Amino acid sequence: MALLDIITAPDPRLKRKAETVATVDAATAKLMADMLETMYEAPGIGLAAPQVGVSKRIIVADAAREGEAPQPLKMVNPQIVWSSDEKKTHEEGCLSLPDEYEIVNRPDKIRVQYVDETNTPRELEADGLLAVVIQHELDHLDGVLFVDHISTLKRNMILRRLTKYKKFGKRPVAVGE
Ligand code: GNR
Ligand code: NI
Repeated sequence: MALLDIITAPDPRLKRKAETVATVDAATAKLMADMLETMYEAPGIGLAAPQVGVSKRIIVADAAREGEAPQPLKMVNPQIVWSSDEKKTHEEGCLSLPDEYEIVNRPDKIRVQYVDETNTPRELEADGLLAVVIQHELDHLDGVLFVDHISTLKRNMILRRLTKYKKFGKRPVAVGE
């Protein structure tokens, strides 16, 4: 197992469309194990391969609540085959957009087809937080970030802040501030 470095915006690697995986081999399974470890350590509830510099259609997620048993999910070539007309808003964050949060509107329920770590095709129906996270991760595979779903004004405010962090380093927050 190994911890991977997470890429933060702005970075052209977060904007590319990721490649389909031909077959799930031992290297793919190892990558997914490392991605889950990296995600838990961050901590986060989802991670897409492009966020660790791998332009392949691979995501991991775990939307279990604190105190609940872990529910790790590993998905290769995930595809949304159905989504509900009903939409819901949820506050989203992203490990590639540190400390930035905004409300995003997405379909409430989805059905997703994917291949698991043993190269077996599977289908999963998801709602609530899990549906949010899977859609957020799938977006990463197409070079889309949650800020691409909000107003241009809000997006530009967030991206300007992140560009500044990269140039000058993160502004320290004083204790008691
Ligand atoms: O850890 C994460 N939390 C989160 C919260 C609301 C909606 C989406 C997410 S995904 C995010 C991890 C991440 O950046 N995955 O790409
Ligand atoms: Ni993200």
